[in-house]
Amino acid sequence: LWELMAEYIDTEKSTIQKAIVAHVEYTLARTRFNFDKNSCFKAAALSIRDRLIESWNDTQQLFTAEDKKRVYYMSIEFLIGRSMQNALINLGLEDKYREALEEVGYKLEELYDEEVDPGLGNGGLGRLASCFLDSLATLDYPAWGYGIRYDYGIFRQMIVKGYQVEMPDYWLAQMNPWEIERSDVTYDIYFGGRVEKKWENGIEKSNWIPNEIVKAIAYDNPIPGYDTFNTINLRLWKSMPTNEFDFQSFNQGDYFKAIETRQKAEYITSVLYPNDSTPSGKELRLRQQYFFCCATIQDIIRRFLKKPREWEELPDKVAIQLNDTHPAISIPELLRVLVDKYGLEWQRAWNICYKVFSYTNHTVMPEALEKWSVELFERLLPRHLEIIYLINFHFMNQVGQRYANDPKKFDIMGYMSLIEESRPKAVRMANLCIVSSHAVNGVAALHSNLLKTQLFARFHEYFPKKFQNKTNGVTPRRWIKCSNKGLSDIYTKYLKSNNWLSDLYETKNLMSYIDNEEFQEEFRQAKLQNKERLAKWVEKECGIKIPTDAMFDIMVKRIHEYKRQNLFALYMIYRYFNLKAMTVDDRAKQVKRVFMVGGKAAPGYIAAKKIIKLINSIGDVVNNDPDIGDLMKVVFLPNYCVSSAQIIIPAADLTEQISTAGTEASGTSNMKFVMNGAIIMGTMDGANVEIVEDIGIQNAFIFGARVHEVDRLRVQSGAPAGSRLQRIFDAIKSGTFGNPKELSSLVESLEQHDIYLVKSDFYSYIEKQEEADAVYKNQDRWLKMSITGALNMGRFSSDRTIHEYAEDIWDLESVEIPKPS
Ligand code: DL6
Repeated sequence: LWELMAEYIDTEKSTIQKAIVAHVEYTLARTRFNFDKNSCFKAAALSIRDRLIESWNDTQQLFTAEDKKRVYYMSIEFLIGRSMQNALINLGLEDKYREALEEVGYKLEELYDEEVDPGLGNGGLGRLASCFLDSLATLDYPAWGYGIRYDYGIFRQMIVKGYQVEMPDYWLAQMNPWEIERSDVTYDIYFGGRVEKKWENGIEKSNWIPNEIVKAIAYDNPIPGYDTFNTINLRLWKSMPTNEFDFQSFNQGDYFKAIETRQKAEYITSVLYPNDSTPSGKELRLRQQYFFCCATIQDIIRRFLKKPREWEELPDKVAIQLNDTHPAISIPELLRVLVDKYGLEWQRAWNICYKVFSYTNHTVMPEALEKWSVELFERLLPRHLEIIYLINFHFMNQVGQRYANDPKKFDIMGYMSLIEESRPKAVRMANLCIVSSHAVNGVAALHSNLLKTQLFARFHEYFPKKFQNKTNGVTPRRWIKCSNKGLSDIYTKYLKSNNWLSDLYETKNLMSYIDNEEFQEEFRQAKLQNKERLAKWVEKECGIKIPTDAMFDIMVKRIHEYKRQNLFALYMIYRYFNLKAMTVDDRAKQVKRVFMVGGKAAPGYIAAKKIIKLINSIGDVVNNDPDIGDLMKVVFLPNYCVSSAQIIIPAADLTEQISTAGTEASGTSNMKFVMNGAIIMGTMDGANVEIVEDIGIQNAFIFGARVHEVDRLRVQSGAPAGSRLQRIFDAIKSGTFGNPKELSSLVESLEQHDIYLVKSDFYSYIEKQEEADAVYKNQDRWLKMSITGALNMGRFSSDRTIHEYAEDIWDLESVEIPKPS
């Protein structure tokens, strides 16, 4: 059989062509004499998927045969991005497919653009999960990802008259050629009802009698590693109705009610909540969380029980990483399964569970921590609430004993309790995760320290060994190789191999070329080409022509007050006023700049939406001012997403990473930008701190309050703005940039509270911006800063991050998948 199939997946050009044409004819039912670009994309994608299935099957079989420990990465978001180019690069087949397709009449690069970009995440957290899967596969770790197959991903952002308008993203309108529906892998998921108690042999037993059942069906997405046959699985769950509870309604003749109940089941996975950083608190969201946790735990247990074993072996075979608290209900769910279904005694179940779970926190802000009202929990998941109470009962006893003689004992217990005694009472999901996991980590050194000293200080005092740091990273396969051909070619040429793609530290060896003129010129040309590509994109998407000899100064990320796009906007106005005040001769001496901002605002986040409007209004004024011309342009890049990021990031000269110190947990766009040769204009926040440690602080523009100064400065946040900033405030309030009725509140909040220290950081910010101009005038120096940054980013590959998780948290060994013979 192997020989029979080997012919189907060899890498001959004609084999590739045959597979594509076969899919055109037999899967898509088009004729080989007439198929369009989109059919060609789908057929090519399906032919690539065939290859992935081949290695996916081998991988899964080997994982089962070797019976090694596996890690399950649970995340409510996976911001996958497009898959075709990534798959071809990881399989080492990009050139072969390009050649094969050319003869069939299509350009590979054009097919890439046919693919929809699945937006199954909001931003950093979801994209991190996808980078991690790429690294897990590349490093040959036995791993699976688990998440939700939303019908609607993050909304599509349109900018209409300067305002954000949200459009639904039904990304499945076209077939998704990558996934495999597993109609044989389904689980029942219960909701609601009550818990019955009975006594058996002197032990109280609980039996959950639900009043709602839905079905979870698995969709598998093969994730290939780079330069390996390891192909891991991302299993996403979709909700479906079951017939269980319908009979009654049908029997009573209420056909429509029965259909309605069925539709309610389908709603569960219909839409991704578009909130970043603040929990939504909605019932449907809790249903989503439990739905995906329950299906995942059943799936993991089924796999574990394929062999007869003791339950104590579970932590030797299974590690579950909780990507933030969204999958936290897996903890009481696993305990429920062990205790209620398999009859384990509580302490035994708890010991097992504790060793299985670990938790990553992604936020510094207390208001971003998830809480669920006890009333809602009780209505939807009555048995889980009991279990949470039981965990809390044991934990509070221990805390009570530990602080028995402390006069603040009850305050401490109140702070550490899993239950917040507020109105309404609430379950604190982070506390649940901390208490029940054997490891808790932050995502950058500064963030992890803040967790220990501020957000979770009491927990750190109580469990000092539990807290760790795992600085984030991003995959160089997508963020350099797929996005920046010029730079990739330079690395491969000068390093004489592609090894840098699996060991990014290698690029550091090219520092010996820093003064080599040929190397410098190639680097410069690569950046220029990326800028030209972005300029074309901007003209097409926004109708604005931007000069490629200008400095491209870019900020792309979710719009949020703590990230301070408003500070960037204030600087744009400052610069515009300065240019206006200059003589024509002086203007001619200035550095040209194109300011670009992209990012989505949560639909209900009014202040963030106003910031988008302000930036667009600044663009309207500046871009149409004949005095200014090409000296300055302001562009809002609509619908920022993974595929546009791949065009935007490699084109940046300067990247704005300007959150208030102590607010951005890590940031990952900072890493992507520097890897692609942009220089950071930033604060000492998140992973910026470690980036400048590695690249040298002299190779970035660092300004603003340091984290230890922030509290003191906040006390003075009502202070006056200073004359230069006040002039900008007054201009916004008087309508120079858009309707003052709409936008004045942005200024007023800075004048009055300014919790993110825009005013106090403004002057050191403009100083650094001036320094950036001065350096940019010295192109030689700028280029060296840019090259030095790019070459010293080895630490920020997600491969390094995943190695650390595997060693320090999961205790995971890699399994090499042999090459098919
Ligand atoms: O860790 C990934 C990413 C960080 O880089 C960002 O700094 C952080 O803001 C983001 N956090 C979230 C918060 N979501 N929740 N909860 O997206 O995580």
